[in-house]
Amino acid sequence: MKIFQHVTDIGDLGKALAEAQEVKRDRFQWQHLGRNKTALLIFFNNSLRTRLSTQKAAMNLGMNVIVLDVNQGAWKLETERGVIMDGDKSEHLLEAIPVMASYCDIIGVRSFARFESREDDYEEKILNQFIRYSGRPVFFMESATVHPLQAFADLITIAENWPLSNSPRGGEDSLSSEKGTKKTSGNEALPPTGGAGRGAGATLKVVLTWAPHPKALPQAVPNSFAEWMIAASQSLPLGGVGGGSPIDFVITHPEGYELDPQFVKGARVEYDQMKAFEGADFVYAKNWSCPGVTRPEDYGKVLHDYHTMMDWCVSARQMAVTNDAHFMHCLPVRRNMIVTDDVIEGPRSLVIPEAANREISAQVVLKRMLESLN
Ligand code: SN0
Repeated sequence: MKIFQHVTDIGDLGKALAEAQEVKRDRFQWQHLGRNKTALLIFFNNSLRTRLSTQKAAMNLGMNVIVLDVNQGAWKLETERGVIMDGDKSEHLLEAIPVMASYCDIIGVRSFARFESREDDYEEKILNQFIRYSGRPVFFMESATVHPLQAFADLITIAENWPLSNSPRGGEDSLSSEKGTKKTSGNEALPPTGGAGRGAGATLKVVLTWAPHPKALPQAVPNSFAEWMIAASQSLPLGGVGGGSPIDFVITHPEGYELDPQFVKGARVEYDQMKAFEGADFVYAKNWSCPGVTRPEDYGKVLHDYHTMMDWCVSARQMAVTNDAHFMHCLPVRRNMIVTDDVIEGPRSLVIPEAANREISAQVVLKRMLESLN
């Protein structure tokens, strides 16, 4: 693996989920792979989970890790060619990238959408320069448009909490044994087909819901979540039997927040949030700013004063019409904007095991990159 950006970069999702469980079984079994190899993690933006989980994953693999916060101590970097550099930026990305690459074997980069130009953001101008000029495998630690380490962790978490209980393959070493989550079946990579009490051909309903936020946030998380859910619904035998799509993936948001078709093609959009939540098994909440799809002039903007949108905040009211849905969020989350205290603290909240799975998704990706080096 030389690039980790899209769901297609991970290949077969069933295999990737099986590998995730193998990592969970013993995360230190590949220390030889990372011996004398260095991961460089470059952050243009803040991070808690991505930084810690990726560093931990690299250490699990026996790697050395260097973390660089570009905005704290490094020279400010110019990213545009042709600029007369008489401002506050001391160094150009075109020198910085090959220099940084000379000290490492694998590079991870976080660089959020800047909302200055939709074209620049959606062309992944910054990350593509790393791919082009570093000569190293590059993995995306949330770019302008994607957050694949998060989406992979989300998929692992959903697979581990698939609603089922009467599996003939049920075992003790379950996929998930985190507190507060349902036990899943045995040591197989995928949940068995057919949710308990849901009948043959039952589908699992996964809802991605927009929720209010005071700031303009990127679309990377919802883009990747949608991309990975759609891919999973097309390729995994999760929960479904007798053909047909096993995942009913629904996106709900106010008008104007339509996500880019390159990520959501194949998903159903339901503008009525309560309707979308009906019978849901998983609710995934996230705020995002205007993606500029139906309203190009509003790209990167918050479309309405959040005070007027507070009924989108996920609360017991919406959760009551679900199929006792699990609640998910990538974190950091602003309580009582995105979700109420009682829902995020409730027994169906998966936010902590979901974050813990970030270490696992990062380790699968780093492991595959190391394997492709050797
Ligand atoms: C980022 C985002 O893409 O929405 C990272 C999520 C993993 N979130 C934020 O920037 C939240 C900032 C805030 O002030 O709440």
